[in-house]
Formats: sequence, C-alpha cells, structure tokens
Amino acid sequence: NQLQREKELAAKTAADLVEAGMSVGLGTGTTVACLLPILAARRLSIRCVATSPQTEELARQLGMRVEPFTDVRSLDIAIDGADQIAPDGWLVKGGGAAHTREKLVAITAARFIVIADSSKPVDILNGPLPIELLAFGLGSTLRRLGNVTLRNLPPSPDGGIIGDYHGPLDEPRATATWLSGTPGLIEHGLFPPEMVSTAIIGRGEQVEVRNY
Ligand code: DER
Repeated sequence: NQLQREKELAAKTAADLVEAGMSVGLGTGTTVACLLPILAARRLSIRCVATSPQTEELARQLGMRVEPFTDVRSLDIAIDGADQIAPDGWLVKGGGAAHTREKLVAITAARFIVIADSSKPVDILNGPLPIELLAFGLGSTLRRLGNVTLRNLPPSPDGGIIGDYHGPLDEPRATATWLSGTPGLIEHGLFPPEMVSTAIIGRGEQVEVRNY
C-alpha cells in the first residue's frame, strides 16, 4: 500500500548514506524493518548495533554483523523511525517500546537519520508519549507523573516497565526536562531537534528531506 511504499522509499534513500566500514546504529519498528533487507543486500562491511532484540534478530537473519553496544563508544550513523515528527525536528518515539535504547544509540551517532512515511509529520506533537519506568517504586513514580497508563507488555530488555504519558506535548522542551528530572523514570520518547540530523520522509513517489 501507499504508506509501505513510502517507508521503502525513505529506507532506500537512507541506505545510500551508509558506506563500507561504517559503524551503524539500527533502530526499531516497521520502517527500520524495510531498511534492513536493503542494507543487507548491499553487502557493505559494516558493524551494527541493534536497539531491540527484534532488530537484532532480523539483522542477524539477514547476515548482518551485529555487536553488543556495551563497548562501542561512537557510531558513524544511526537510522531509526519515529511516531511523530514536528516541524522544528522534535520527535515522539517509542511506539515500539524501544525508545530508551534508541535514544542512547541516537546520541552516540555522529549522524542520526529518521526515516518515515507521510503519516509521521505533524504540526504539533500530541500524545501518548512512551515512557520507561523503573519497576522499583512504580506506584510512587506513577503518582508523581499523574496522567500515565501502563502497556500490557513484558518488562523491557533492561527490566523497565513501559507506559505512556497522556499530558500535553505542545511545550516539548519543558515536558522533556520535567520528565527527565523525575526520579523513577528511566527514559521518555521525546527526542530534541539537536539530536536529529535529518528526517527522510516518503511522500507518494517522492522523498522530502529535512535537515536540522
Ligand atoms: O518505537 C520507535 O521509536 C519506533 O522507531 C517508532 O517510532 C516507529 O515505528 P514504525 O517505523 O513501525 O512506525
């Protein structure tokens, strides 16, 4: 369908940015699932880190070299999807419950590239905003956060509890600062523009490239 073709188009455009010898961060979700076969088919000698077991499994099945992120201190490029993309570059991520690892890979990469179909750009970010919470003291954290629902998911690979914050996101910087300063909250899905290099958005048969 149209959105799938747009994902493929964005993924192919992003794959052109990956060169032999690079260390590459691989995001999580259905758009990244389009990217991996394209990247694998180019048979570049690249070292990858994955942001979820799902991505790791798919990359390994495609014969890609995936390494633990533990000792990797820098990445040349990271490519990931997004749930929402604001005009100024703020992202909402975490639909796939992997935003904690995705943010660490994104901040590590020299270039962070977002790939998306035309349903992702929005005028104003709106919730729900994915969050990952420490299991210890969960009740206290939920009380202090207020407007939060928990997802019916197993704990994350890092043992965190995945939920969604339903408050307003029209002031993303203030909300991101408040959430990041909340004891018991491991990570939230607001990614600031300073973390994003480029968004590649499939629109019909074209791609829109936004550089921030
Ligand atoms: O969970 C995530 O952050 C994913 O990258 C998500 O934002 C995009 O998933 P999709 O490519 O399946 O829409």
